[in-house]
Amino acid sequence: MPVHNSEIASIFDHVADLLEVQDANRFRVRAYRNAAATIRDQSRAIADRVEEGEDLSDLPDIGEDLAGKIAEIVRTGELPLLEDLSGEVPEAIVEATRIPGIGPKRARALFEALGLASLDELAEAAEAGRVADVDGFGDKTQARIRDALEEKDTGERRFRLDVAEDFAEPLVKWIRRIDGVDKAEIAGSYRRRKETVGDLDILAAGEDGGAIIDRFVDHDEVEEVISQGKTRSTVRLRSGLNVDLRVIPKASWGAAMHYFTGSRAHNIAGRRRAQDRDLKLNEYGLFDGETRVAGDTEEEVYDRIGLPWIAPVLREDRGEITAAEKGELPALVKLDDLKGDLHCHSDASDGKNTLREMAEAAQERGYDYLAITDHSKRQTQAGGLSEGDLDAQIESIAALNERFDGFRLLAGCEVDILEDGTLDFSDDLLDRLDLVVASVHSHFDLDEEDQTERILRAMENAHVHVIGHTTGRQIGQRKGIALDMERIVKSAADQGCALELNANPIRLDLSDVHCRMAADHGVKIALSTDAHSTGGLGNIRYGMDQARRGWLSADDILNTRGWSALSALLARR
Ligand code: DGT
Ligand code: CA
Ligand code: CA
Ligand code: ZN
Repeated sequence: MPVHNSEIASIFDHVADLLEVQDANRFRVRAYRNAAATIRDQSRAIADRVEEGEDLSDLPDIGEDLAGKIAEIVRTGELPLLEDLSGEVPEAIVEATRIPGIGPKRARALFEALGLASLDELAEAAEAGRVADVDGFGDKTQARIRDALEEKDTGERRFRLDVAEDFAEPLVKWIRRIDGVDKAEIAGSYRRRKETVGDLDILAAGEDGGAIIDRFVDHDEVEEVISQGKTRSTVRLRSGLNVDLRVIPKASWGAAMHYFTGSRAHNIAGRRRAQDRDLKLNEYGLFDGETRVAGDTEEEVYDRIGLPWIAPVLREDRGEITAAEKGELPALVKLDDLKGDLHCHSDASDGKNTLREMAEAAQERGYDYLAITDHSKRQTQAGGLSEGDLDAQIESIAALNERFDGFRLLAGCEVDILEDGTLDFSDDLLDRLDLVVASVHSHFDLDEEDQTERILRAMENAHVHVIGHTTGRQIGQRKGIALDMERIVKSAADQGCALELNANPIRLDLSDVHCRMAADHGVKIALSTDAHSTGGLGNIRYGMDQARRGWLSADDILNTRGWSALSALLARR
């Protein structure tokens, strides 16, 4: 059974977690984290490369030793080192490190001080007020632990879209090859490109559902068959992801795609329109009495209820039906519209590639420009640049630009927003840059008023063009900072400051809903990858999905403009 890239990456991340709790050498921890990031950035399956005898130590951050470990994981699905470490460190401590503000050292100290063995025991201790009694832990931390554990209890498990993709795409390709399957597609929240998916809903067109489903439940990665019928089956994969497969006749394809793409709310609105026309809409088609009047294609179904086809990303019952009715659906931005990327890192800070390599990768993508925005000096753990370093980088970029034809690197930086909303570099230095992204990387705990004021103050600095990953959330791991988004967006509009849609699939920050809110106020969105390697530039498509879910058109996005139009817009700040 082929091992997916995300599985290899999570094994390495897990090793790093365990080493961190053991207080291991931080370079060793970092080595595993970096390797995990490199693997996630690969667009090709690592397992295939191993099969083909490729030398993985050619990849950034992968040495001989890690290449060997990867080969072992590909061969056996396991890593003995991880088994060993798991025996030494209770998993509960690792899970406790996911609580905001609890690092590995603090988690271990807490478990040792209170003699805890599980998260349940930690929850009890927090409930009973015993956490606040431990040295270095106060009431605030105790409350945070309680909240985090409560939330975890009630939260169903959802998969980030990029992680789901890693399992879903090979699976649907495999289903297409089953005898008797005419075509197969993934519907549900996956097709709507939601940032996380609860389960996969796969449709297959075919006549003999029973036989197709027999083959499906036999797939290597199926761990448990939850239900199995003649037209429908639900399984759990070894990744923990649930898959619903439905086999439908070809004549119902469009109606079924429509129904199972959802969302539920969008479907209900569609059904109501059908009823208004004395028709009945279900997953088999659109019916006038017993007669099917539409069903082969989605277009036909929409057409018969008086609507143009609506893109799946818009099907959330957020006004799309009314807009469609009036012919006012947005002209959604697409990948082709992008002229460049406005946030990335080079090896001068914590990126993996040189300026030249990043520039070449951007040119290969067909971009006209790429902004290099390395970290500022406060980010010591991320190789933040000193004033002198940035000075030198501005020079190197100018020299490189001499050699490019129809392409330019923009000299930029991702400057830290300090606790009080001032910036980590002087205005004089920022003034020399083509593009300034300002981001929060510390003090995530301020209350909403302080946090909002902090961002507002950063935006008031006219040198700042873009606020990077505004909320700082990490999907499934860290909540965003407390912000009054309405105030932020209004002020951004007043100031002419752009907000970023960070395309890293872990961030997707601003979210789809916030993007739409920003654009409604006239705020421009910088759609950027925050790439830390040439491969990371490819994450742009995850951001694009969310931009489209946020109803954005090309005009709403800063980097759909060529450099002369963009620089004119930036200069107005
Ligand atoms: P998820 O899996 O939580 O990320 O979200 P979805 O949207 O994929 O939801 P899911 O898997 O429960 O169902 C897939 C689609 O099937 C859903 O978007 C709409 C349709 N659907 C399922 N059950 C119902 C229902 O009871 N009524 C209607 N109108 N549609 C349904
Ligand atoms: Ca689903
Ligand atoms: Ca489902
Ligand atoms: Zn960055």
